[in-house]
Amino acid sequence: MPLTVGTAGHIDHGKTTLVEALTGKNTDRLPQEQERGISIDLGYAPLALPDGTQLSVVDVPGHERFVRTMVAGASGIDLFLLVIDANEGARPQTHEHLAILRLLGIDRGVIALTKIDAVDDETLELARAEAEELLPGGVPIVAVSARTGAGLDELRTALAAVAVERDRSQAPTRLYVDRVFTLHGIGTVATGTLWSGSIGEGDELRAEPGGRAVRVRSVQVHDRPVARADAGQRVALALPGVERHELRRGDALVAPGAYATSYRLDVALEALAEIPSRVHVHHGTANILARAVRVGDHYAQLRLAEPIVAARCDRVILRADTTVGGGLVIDPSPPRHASAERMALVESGEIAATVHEPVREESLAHLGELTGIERAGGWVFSSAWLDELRAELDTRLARADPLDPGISPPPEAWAAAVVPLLGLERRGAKLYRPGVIAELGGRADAAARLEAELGLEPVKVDDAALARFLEEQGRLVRVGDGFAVSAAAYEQARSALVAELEAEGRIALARFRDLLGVGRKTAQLLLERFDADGLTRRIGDERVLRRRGTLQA
Ligand SMILES: Nc1nc2c(ncn2[C@@H]2O[C@H](COP(=O)(O)OP(=O)(O)OP(=O)(O)O)[C@@H](O)[C@H]2O)c(=O)[nH]1
Ligand SMILES: [Mg+2]
Repeated sequence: MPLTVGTAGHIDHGKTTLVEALTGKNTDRLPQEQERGISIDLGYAPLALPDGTQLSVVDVPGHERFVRTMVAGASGIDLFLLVIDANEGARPQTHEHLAILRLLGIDRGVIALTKIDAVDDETLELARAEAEELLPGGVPIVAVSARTGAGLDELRTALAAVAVERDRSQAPTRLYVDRVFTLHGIGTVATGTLWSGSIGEGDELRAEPGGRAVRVRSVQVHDRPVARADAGQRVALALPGVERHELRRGDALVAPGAYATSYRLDVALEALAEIPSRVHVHHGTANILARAVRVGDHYAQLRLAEPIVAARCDRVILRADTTVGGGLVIDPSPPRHASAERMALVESGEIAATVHEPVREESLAHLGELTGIERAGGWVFSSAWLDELRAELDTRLARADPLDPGISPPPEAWAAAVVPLLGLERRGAKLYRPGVIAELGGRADAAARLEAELGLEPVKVDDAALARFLEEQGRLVRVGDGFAVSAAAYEQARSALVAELEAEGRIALARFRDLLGVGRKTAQLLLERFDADGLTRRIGDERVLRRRGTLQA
């Protein structure tokens, strides 16, 4: 598998010259770089080693003002080539670049003590001793001169020895753009190191943030066309239809739908200094201003000014004026509420344990496979939560009015998926215990007292549920707003009304009142009820029988 090696080291220590001596390519191509004799932007060159290993070299600038460019260059590399001027020894950016490499988790590489043509043996030995202290643990140290060529073969051998294949994730395609330019006859070209997946001719990708669909017309690896490039390779993609200004360093090209963009990252912190609340977060080739909210001793939530595409276990570098620390991404799209407890669970991979009440399963998909969790209709939740819900609904059912022993279902979006798991019965809009029937319960006496009072004169009934229940059982008829008459009285009034209407065709309120021998108010309440029942229809001050088939008229 292809590997990328990135240079590191203080300004003017000889990185670019060494890369040219190794690869034959001068990567300082900008006019200002040639004028000023320093590197400003990232440079790229292929390096073929004698044993057949193919490396891609990313040359970074050493100037302290361009450390952010160095981070962008270092973010996709597998190996480092730390260059130290044998005469000067380690200087501030030697240390800062080294810290960045360590925070990015790049622990394999070689130290080149360079410009040895310009130092005596004693100075060289001092430089070697210092380098050993810088990176204890057996990182190879090779003395070279780009000018005379001394040590270059040894350096190639040392690089080949550290260039062992890395376990690349099998994750979907992801590339962070480091350069965008226009080529005559080809159009917009974007380059970057392919972090994962592969990219081939004709592939559809998304440019994030923004989600613009792009189609890859052709792929090159170090100026050579390939049908498909693999993770770890430096690739150049021709993107027809994309304007140059539509893409920039920091953007991600990803497999459609595979990664979410996010304004927040939960990270496990590694602080080198006090972390200020406003920091630059370097991730991929992007550099974004953020607010760092410390959570407990080990964690922080980074709230970004612009959204990014990240994945679990990515590394970020935090910089203010200088590099203040780094972070390991534990959740690339966390909930807004930052909790140390949740972060600890996510960090240790206990994703299911972070879930209690229902959350959408897709909101956790980016954290890996979920096991040991309840799921229904795209929601995941803990079995403890389901038990709590069951107990809560049980309590509400127990407290429900025996006259209508149902409860309204929970209003939350998960209800439709989760409630069916509870074995309740749905009747209309309410939930009931299976087979439960309405009953009077403690109101049997009240019902008896009410029934004893009922007749043709409407009686005020304060207990509306009781009135509805007794009416359903045919034991009274409700009239007006909160009144009732006995079922027998209702029938009597109805027969009288129908007989009159069949004989006369129409009836006025006064006539009906006289027929029943009741007051005007009672007659009116009854007539309104007959209207509501669809028996009669009002025309002016009179009523007629509603003809069959015109009930809805
Ligand atoms: N004598 C001698 N001079 C060297 C050697 N390598 C580089 N130089 C000189 O050192 C100076 C800086 O070299 P660069 O390769 O530009 O240094 P750099 O590390 O790339 O610098 P930045 O990219 O700006 O950080 C140049 O003047 C080189 O000619 C060497 O092996 N011997
Ligand atoms: Mg340089």
